[in-house]
Amino acid sequence: MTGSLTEDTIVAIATPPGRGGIGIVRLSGPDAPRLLLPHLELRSSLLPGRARYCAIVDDGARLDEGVVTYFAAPNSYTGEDVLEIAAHGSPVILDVLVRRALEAGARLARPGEFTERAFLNGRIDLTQAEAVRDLIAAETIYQVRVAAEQLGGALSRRVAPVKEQLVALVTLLEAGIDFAEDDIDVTADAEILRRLDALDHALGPIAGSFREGRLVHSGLTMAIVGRPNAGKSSLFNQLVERERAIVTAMPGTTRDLVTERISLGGIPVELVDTAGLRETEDEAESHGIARTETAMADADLVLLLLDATAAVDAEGVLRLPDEDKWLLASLEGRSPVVVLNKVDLARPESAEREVAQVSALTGEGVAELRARLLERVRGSANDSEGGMLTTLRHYEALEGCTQALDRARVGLAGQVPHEMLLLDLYAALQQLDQLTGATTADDILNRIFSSFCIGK
Ligand SMILES: Nc1nc2c(ncn2[C@@H]2O[C@H](COP(=O)(O)OP(=O)(O)O)[C@@H](O)[C@H]2O)c(=O)[nH]1
Ligand SMILES: [Mg+2]
Repeated sequence: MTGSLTEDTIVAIATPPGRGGIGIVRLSGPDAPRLLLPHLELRSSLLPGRARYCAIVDDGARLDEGVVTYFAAPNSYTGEDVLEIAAHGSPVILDVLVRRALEAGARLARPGEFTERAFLNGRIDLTQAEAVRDLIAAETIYQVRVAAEQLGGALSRRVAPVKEQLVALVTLLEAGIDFAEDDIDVTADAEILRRLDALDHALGPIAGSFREGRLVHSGLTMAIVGRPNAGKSSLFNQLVERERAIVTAMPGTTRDLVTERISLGGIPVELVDTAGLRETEDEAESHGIARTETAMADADLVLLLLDATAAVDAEGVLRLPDEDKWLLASLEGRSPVVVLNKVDLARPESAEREVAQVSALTGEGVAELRARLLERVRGSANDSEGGMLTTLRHYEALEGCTQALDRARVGLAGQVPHEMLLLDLYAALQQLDQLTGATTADDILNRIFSSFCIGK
């Protein structure tokens, strides 16, 4: 794409609402450099890529001093003419600037519209646009790194060779068809199959990267469950590293769910402290237990906490009380992380490898538990190649591509004409193009860009 698709100029405050040291008003579009010039007293004229000191004037009165930066199309964030005025971070001053720009003919930018224009003008592809949003929304440094990688085009670069292979196969078949009547060999089925295999081989690891990508992007929920008094709230606090949940010596006091976000190796984890699971007459408590069951069902990962003072016998042998056995059974299929707590009071003679040992009171074993949890969370998903699929949109596009290729494979086995194979291959190609945004429906674009903040 060349040149700008948009003729209007948009304006927005690009800094967060409220007061701060600096506030920035941003304009993009053909009139961006001119609209506010009557309100800027410059010592020297605007030059692309140069910051200029300016006084901000309105109604003949000097309101503020600031710095104005001009980026000329196409060398700007949006690919259009962009003007950024940095004033003091007073909402009043910034509002005046926006209002004057609107009066002069600008339009208020929608959320994400600057980035949308960068995409529409071909400055960035769709995965990069999404990365801008993710970068801003990041909660951990690991999320920042992954988003920055994607912003640098890592995902698109990873998909590009697959697309090339696919295009090569399409070209081959198209040529075969075009020349079929002229007695030129149509491509041997074995060669097509070999190329379909190669495509699958290339797509597999990319699809696999969604396991970690999704975790990094959206995080996960981990519920701590166990009998009353097992030390759930204490462990929750250890993991959160500050006092948050209420800890008491009386069983059954955490009647509601307490949640807190922690970072586990850079992956955001929503930690849920639950009420004890047991039969109860108390109405509030039974309410809490009902919620616990929901929390357990909703959690991506369940941590089952055992009380060593009840689970380790006099000989130091791990013997689970019936209640714990029942809990463990009810968690079948959820593969809970089993943790033995209060080992400062009772320690099993021989440690079982699957059972982590901690003392939520002294903090013993908590670091090891974190490491174990991280291992569980990431599993084998340690994707080192860079360019992970981070959203369901990415994953669905890639799956769509794989499915179309599978249809081609079935067609090939069934000896369908190559014209029919080509339909599937084009469908596969279209899915890859949707991933990068080479072809994307408007409603999908709207959905993506409306999740941005205004001014970005
Ligand atoms: N000695 C010892 N006491 C603990 C440990 N963890 C928890 N406790 C105590 O056990 C009691 C119940 O803890 P709490 O975290 O409220 O358990 P919950 O009902 O499972 O949430 C409190 O008195 C805690 O101080 C531990 O590792 N060692
Ligand atoms: Mg509790």
